[in-house]
Amino acid sequence: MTSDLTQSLGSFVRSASGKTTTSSSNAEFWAGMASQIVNQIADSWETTTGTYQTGRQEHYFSAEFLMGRALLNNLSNLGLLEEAQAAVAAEGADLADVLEAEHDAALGNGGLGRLAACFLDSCATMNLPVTGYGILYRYGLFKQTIDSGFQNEHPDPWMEEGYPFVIRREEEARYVRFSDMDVRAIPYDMPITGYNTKNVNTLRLWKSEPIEEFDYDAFNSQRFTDAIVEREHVADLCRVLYPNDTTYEGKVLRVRQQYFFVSASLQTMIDVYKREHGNDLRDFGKYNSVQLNDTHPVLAIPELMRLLMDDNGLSWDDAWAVVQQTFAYTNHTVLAEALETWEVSIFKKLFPRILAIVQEIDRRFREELATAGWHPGKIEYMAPVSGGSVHMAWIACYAAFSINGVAALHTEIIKRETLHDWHDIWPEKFNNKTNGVTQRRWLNSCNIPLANLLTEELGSDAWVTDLAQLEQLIDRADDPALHRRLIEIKRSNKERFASWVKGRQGVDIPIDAIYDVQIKRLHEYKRQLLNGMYILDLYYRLKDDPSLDIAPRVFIFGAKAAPGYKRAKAIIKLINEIGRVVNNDPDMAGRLTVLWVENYNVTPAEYIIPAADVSEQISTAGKEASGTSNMKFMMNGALTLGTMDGANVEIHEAVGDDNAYIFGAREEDLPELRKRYNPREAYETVPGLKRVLDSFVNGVLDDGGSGDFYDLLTSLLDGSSWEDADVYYLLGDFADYRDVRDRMAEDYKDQDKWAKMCWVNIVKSGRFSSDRTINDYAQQVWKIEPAAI
Ligand code: GL4
Repeated sequence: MTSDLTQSLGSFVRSASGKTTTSSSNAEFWAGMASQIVNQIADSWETTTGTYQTGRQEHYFSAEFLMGRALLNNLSNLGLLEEAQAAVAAEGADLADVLEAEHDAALGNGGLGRLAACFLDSCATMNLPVTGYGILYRYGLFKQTIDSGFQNEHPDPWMEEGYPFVIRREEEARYVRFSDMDVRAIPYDMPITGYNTKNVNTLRLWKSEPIEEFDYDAFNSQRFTDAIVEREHVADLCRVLYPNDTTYEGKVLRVRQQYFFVSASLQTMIDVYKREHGNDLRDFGKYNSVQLNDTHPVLAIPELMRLLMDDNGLSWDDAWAVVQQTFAYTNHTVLAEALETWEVSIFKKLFPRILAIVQEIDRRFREELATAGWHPGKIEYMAPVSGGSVHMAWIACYAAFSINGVAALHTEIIKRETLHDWHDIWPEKFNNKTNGVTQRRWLNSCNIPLANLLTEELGSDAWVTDLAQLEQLIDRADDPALHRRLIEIKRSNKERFASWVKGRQGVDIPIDAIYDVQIKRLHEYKRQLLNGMYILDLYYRLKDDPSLDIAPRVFIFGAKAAPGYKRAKAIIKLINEIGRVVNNDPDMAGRLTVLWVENYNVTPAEYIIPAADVSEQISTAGKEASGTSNMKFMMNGALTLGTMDGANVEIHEAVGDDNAYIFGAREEDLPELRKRYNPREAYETVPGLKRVLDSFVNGVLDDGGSGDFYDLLTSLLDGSSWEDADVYYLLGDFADYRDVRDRMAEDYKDQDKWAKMCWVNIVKSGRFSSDRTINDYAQQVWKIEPAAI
C-alpha cells in the first residue's frame, strides 16, 4: 500500500494544531490523524449510505452507545495500523502515545450501551444496512475519582477539545415540538468502519438547538438575558446522560430526551422512504424496521403513529399496521426498578397529542383483549395506561412483532415472569438473542500477543471475522509448549497492565499473582460485596495461619455507582477499606493485594481484561440478564468464577464443567431456599462469616462515621422486614463461593492444567461473538441482507 498517511499526516496535524508538527501535542496528532481517517473514508461512507437507502434497512434506536475510543479501532479496521505507526514516527511522535491522548466516548452506562457499540461494529463488518440513532450528550457518564475510599463524580465534557469523528449535518436538521418549546434537532454522524470492508455505516447522534439563532426582539430589549437563558433551555435537553443503569428515574428531562431523538430519527426515515419509494407510507414497514434497545426509545411507537396519521394522512388502522410491522423490542433486565413508567401528567404537559395516541392505543388494547375473552384483572394489569401512568414496556410488547431477551435463561425468565401475561397471549413474538461482543476490539486490538498466537496456530486471521474458526484448535489444548506460550502472553499482559496502573494511579502491584477481576457497574445484585467478604475472610485466615500455602492474589475492582445509589457507594467505600487494611499489612505483602481501578470505562477494560486470570461473574442467579464482560474475559483466556446466571449458563455449557467454576444457588431453587432462609443463622453458623461481618462495625473498617457500613450489615442480616433480609442471598452463597474460589486458586498452581483450561475457553468463545448475535437478528428478526458497496 502506498503510504498516503505518511504523505499527508503533517498537514492534517498542522491544521488541527496551527503549529509545527514538532510543537504539536499528542492530542493534536490524534485530532489530525482522526480527520485524516474521515478524509480517507468519506467517499465510501457516502456510497454506503446511498446503497443502504435503496433497500430494506434496520434502524437501531438506543439512548446509549458506549463507544470508547475510535482511532485505533478505525486504523485496525482499515488495515492502516502499520502505516499509521510509520507515519507518526516519521513526524517524530509515537503512535501509542497519540492513541492514549483520545478520550473515551462514554455515552452509555454499562452493558446495554456497550452492547449497542459492539453491534454497530458487527453490522459494519458484515456489510449490513443498519444505522444507529441516539443522542449527542455533551457530558458522558461522569468521571469517577476515589478520595479516601469514597466515590466522587466529575463532569465528562468528552468532546470539548474537538472530536473529528462526528460530522454535523446541518442540511439534515429536523424540528421536534413540545408543548412548551420547539427544538431543532441536528444530526452528528459518526462513521462506523467495519473490519476489512469498504462499507462505512453510520451512528447518527442528535443534538438539540434553538430554532431561531437570534430572537431579535428579545435580544434588542431588556429581555436580552432572558432570551439567552431560554436558548440554553433547549441545549439542556442533550446536556447529560442520566447515570442510572438498570434503574428508572421519572425525570421530565429524560422523557424529553427520549422523545427528541426518536422523533427526529423517524422523521429522517420517513423522508428517505418518500424519496426512494414514493408517498404511500403503507409500505414503510417493508423497507424499514426498528430495534428498540430496551424501553428508552419506546415513544417511537406513538410518534410513528402521529407522523403517519397527522403528517401523512394514514388512517389509524393503516398506521397501526405499519407500526406492528416496524418495531422489535429487546428487554435487557428483569429488575422491577428498571421498568419505565411515566406519569400521565408528564405526557399531558409535554406532548398532549402523543398522550392522546397512547390513550387510544390503550382503549383499543382493552377492547381487543376483552373481545378475546381475557380476564379483566389481567387486562387492567397489562394496559398501556393504568394507575395514572404510561407503561412503556407494555406499549412495546403490544406493538412489537418481536420481543427478545438477551441470554437463554433471561428469555425463559421474561416468558415465565416479567412478561408472562404477554407470553400467554402472543407466544410467537418471543425469541432469544444471546448477547455477544466484538472480537475485533476485545481480542484483536486489545490483546495483540494472543491475537498473533491465534493467527499463527490457525494459519490465518480468519477468526477476526469468524470467531467460531478457533474451535478447530481444540486439539491443541494438551500441548505443553503451547501452554508455555499462553502463560508468557498472560504474564506480558500483566506487566503492561501493571505499568499502566502505575502511571495512572501511582500504585505498584505484583506481576506473578492470580489476577482476579470484577469489573461492571456497582449494583447489589452483582454482589461486589460478596467478593469483598471473601477477601476479608481470606485475610483473616492468613493472619491466623501465615503458613497457609496460597498462590499470591491481586483482587481487581472497577465499578461506578449511580450517584444517587447510596448503598452502592457504601460498597465502594467498604471494598476500599478492605484494600486499606490488606494493602497496609506487611504480612500480606506480595500475597494479597486489592486494587480499585478508578474511573472504570471502555479503555481501562481494554487493559484489564487481557491481564485477567479469573472472571468474577457472581450475580444472584436470575438477576443478571446476560452480562457481556464474561464473554470478553473468556476470549482472553480468563476462567469464569460464576453463578448459573445470564450468559454464564451458556459459557459453562460451551466449555464444560471442567473448564469453569460454578457455585451458588440456582435460579430455579431460590424461591424454595428463600422460604427457609435465615441470614442470621448463616451469620452464626457458617465458619468465619461472623468475623467478616462484624468487621463492618467493630472498627476494623472505617466508614468515616457515616453509618453506611452499619446499614450494609443490617441490609444483610435484617433488611427492613424479615422478607427482604439479604435479598441477594450473599450469606446463603458465601460458603460455596469460598470453597469454589479456594479450589480455583489451588488449581492455578498447576500451570499446565490452568493453561489448558484457558485455551478451551478461548477456542470455544465463537458463539459469544456479536457477529453471531447480529447474524441471528438479521436473519430472524430484521430480515435484511448484506449490501457490500
Ligand atoms: C443490561 C443487563 O444488566 C446486562 O446483564 C446485559 O448484558 C446488558 C446488555 O443486554 O443489559 N440491562 C441493563 S438495563 N443494563 C445492562 O447492562
